[in-house]
Amino acid sequence: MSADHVAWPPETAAHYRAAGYWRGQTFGSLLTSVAEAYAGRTAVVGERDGETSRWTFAELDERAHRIAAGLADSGVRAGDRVVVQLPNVPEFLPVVFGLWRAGAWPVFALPAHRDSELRHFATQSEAVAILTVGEHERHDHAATARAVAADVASVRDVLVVGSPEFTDLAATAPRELPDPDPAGVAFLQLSGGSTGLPKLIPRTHDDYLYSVRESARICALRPESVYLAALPVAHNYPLSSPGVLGALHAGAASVLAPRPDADTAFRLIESEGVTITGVVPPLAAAWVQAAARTTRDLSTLDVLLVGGAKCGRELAERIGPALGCRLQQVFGMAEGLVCYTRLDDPEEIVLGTQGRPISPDDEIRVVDPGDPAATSADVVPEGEVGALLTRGPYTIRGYFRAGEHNATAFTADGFYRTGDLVRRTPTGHLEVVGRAKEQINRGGEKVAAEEVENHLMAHPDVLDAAVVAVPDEYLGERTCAYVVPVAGGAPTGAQLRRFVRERGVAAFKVPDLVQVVEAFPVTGVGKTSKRELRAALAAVAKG
Ligand code: OOB
Repeated sequence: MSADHVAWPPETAAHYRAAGYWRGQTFGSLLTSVAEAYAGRTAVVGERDGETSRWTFAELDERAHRIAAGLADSGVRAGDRVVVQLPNVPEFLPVVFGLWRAGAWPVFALPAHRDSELRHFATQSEAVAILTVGEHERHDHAATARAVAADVASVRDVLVVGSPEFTDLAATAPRELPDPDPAGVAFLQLSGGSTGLPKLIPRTHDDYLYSVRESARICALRPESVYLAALPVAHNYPLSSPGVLGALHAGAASVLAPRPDADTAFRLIESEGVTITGVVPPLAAAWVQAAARTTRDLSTLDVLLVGGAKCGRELAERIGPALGCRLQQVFGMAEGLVCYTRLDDPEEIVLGTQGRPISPDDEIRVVDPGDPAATSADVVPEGEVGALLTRGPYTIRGYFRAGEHNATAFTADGFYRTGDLVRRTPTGHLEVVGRAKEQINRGGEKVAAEEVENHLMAHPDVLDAAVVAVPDEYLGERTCAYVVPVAGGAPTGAQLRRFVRERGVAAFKVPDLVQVVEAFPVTGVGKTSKRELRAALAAVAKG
């Protein structure tokens, strides 16, 4: 592949092929084969603008073929990048498989992203188009996409699902297009990030399909299963852990929830007979509470996956009794590694760990947590807390076009520095105990401290900014921005929050709290001491 994609060393790739992990299949050919095997079964159920669509595998296959041909006719070529910003609408799967069949790479933006993030994704990926919806949850996505397209030279087209132009494109006569290289990049995912703007994560057909197949198996998906995508489907978790792609692989139906709240989810669990879904801990807590008063029949629900952020022991214990289902913990990352508790693991493991890796070839090193440059050789004694490094058959070796960042995010021998602090049990299960990276995990939504600091520092009255996590009962963590004003400046918290929001960023990145201070505590070498800022916050919280 090109220099954009840091490939696995040839001997490693050969091993992954010989072991049967990488099978030379593309997403397009996967859909062709499931459409043959399960033609008349339901593949997708979803709502857009209050209307429900229900498509079989054969219909999904045909829609994807038509969209692929329409995209090709409109000038989208193999290897072109297309920013996809779709909420949980039924068109998500036909569009994404259409792009794959045209050989294009979806760049998966989240519905919460706004102007500044879309601009960054489009610029960084040199996207040729943005594919989105019109108005959704009181935001005009099409208008934002057009504003970005007007400024980013590479973007030629904005395609809006539901518009007459898109409907025409999706009605193009289907035809076979050349299948892309299965070892090549299939799409770009987004990193939660810790330094500056989100990095783009190149995932190949070969590596991602391996994680999809194994996730479907580990979560016991069968053609009779019904998966509910409650979280935004473009995120790696509802996409592939086991997600809508795991469901598709198994011949099972995917139901896309327009919103993740208990009312919406319980309505769909009852009406569609949902058997499995995945949520983040705050949502699990909200569902547990709502289950006590619901009149909905949730009896089909068999497995609830919880992950994206740490699921505390108390919450873990309440899930089974409240929802009448089994708990499966999942600890994953868009960069690759995904760990699951297994459905036959002892209760103690299911309640108390975040699972073990998918693959026997997922290499795990728990290394010196005090040294950000620790290598894969600096392992801590068994059972002690350390920083998690990993490499394996579906974990990237580098971000897209990020040579400089890659030099620190990966070790010389190709391990990804996850930034997570873990302990490994003798059974090989991981317990996530904290984080070394400068990221706030707001109930599963990741906020890179530096990205928000840069937005704050663009304010004329702000001299310096430091964003840290504050413990939060509901979300696990929230963001607190410490701000030092310029001499004579006196910005208020409300002004700064509005300022950040008006710069066009996802709402979850707007600081929850703002503290204006005279100066920051500093470390021995004069760096801002975030540790002391966190300690000061904790002291305030205790009163
Ligand atoms: C998932 O993916 P990302 O890329 O949004 O975030 C990855 C990070 C991890 O490095 C870790 O810091 C945190 O999210 N995380 C967890 C966790 N699951 C993810 N921290 C503690 N306990 C857990 N169970 O969040 C993601 C991707 C695929 C499947 C599930 C989650």
